[in-house]
Amino acid sequence: MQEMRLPDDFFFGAAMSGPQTEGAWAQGGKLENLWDTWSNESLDDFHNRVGSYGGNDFTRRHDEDFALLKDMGLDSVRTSIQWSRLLDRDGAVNPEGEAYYHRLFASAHAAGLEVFVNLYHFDMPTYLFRRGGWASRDVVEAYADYAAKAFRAFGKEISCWFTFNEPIVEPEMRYTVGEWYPFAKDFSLARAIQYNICIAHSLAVREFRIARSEGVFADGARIGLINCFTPPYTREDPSAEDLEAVRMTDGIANRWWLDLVTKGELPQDVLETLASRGVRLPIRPGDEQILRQGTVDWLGCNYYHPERVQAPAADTDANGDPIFADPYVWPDAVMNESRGWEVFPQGIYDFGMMLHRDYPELEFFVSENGMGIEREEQFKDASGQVQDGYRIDFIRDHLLWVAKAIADGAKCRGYHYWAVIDNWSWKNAFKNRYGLVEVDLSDGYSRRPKKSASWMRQVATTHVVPNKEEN
Ligand code: IFM
Repeated sequence: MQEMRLPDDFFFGAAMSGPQTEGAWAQGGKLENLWDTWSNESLDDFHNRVGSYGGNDFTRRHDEDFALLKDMGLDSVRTSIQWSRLLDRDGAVNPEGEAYYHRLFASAHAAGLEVFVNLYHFDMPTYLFRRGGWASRDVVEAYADYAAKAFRAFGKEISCWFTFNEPIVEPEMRYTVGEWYPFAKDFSLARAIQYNICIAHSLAVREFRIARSEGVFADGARIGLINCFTPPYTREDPSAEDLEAVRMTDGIANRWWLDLVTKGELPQDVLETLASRGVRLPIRPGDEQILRQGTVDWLGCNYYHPERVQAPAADTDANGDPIFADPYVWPDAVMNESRGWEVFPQGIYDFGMMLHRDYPELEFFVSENGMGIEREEQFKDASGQVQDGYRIDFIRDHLLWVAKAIADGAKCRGYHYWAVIDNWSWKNAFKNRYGLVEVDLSDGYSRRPKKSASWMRQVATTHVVPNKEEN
């Protein structure tokens, strides 16, 4: 593709999260979240036994980090408030937690960065998990209360709010494939959790609108949802069964959230198919009205990889749970072997054009996109700088498709790279590095820009995405 230009008002920024960066896991009145509990119970489960405790030392280094982002030409940063830091066990504001976030946001603003705030990034406080977590309506309501308190504490400082990051991930990782604590493999429970998260999201949006009507925010405040979207594909020349696999995969992973945030409802065809296969959702009288309030002002789309599926070989798994699709291995797939994810930049275009066609009013931005690489130290030059040309290729190819989608009508307003500064990545800890800036664990978390940082500065300050030869 030829060099492309992004609109002048297109924004560039960094995506990160509280639990993956902050550290200070038990300081300032912060309570345990599920990551801390899992780390305490079984540190061996984490890559190199690096648990949730230190993040990437952001709490002590945020001034330096924000200066690095600004120096890269970025204009915004997204992070999350940790529920377990902001509220105490009785649901009251923890003054030390509140003061920390005031300081953090002031530091970003002083560096000239707009702050986007997300309220939940897989970080359930453990005491609430023990009361049932997302399976419990009381916890769902506690989340809405937490959101209301956050809006009131920071409403004058923050205009861009998000209820959840990747709400599909906990149902998958904790309750379907069982890779994350509490390691459940229960498809029905996973869908029940997914449903309750939609109720939590909608209640929080309702709180946002109440707060907005009461003048809690500065003008222009917006609420959104961020999810990881996986454009679905199947084999060329598909059978009816392959297309059915696409319908349900897309229905559960993508349309579920898109219908919620644009129509205030969940896709009827998906609900009917789930019911016909014995999956019961914890629907209560009055829920329809709650979901109706879940429509948002805009959407964050995290894009890493597509989903390639085909008709399943069997209808049910060993637990008797329904299977709607099997993976389809596309022979032409280019893989990021470190992460096991396909690299398919065109997917971002296809997804943007689907939004343009099926949800034409919905504004969005690419809220995460990035490449995690294992053993990245092997790419250091003699001066010790990581020469991450592969990451430059990755970002450039995605941005070229974003620019083409915009040229073809997609309402994409900006791009946030995940994670700009290497951070702690759940069970993988620091195994795969995503950053444009290296974090050196053997040198007290010191920061060092990689080659891609200066490339990013060039693109973010000119809005010109070069073609490959111009890199
Ligand atoms: O680290 C995660 C992040 O928390 C959510 N999106 C994907 C990232 C990379 O795996």
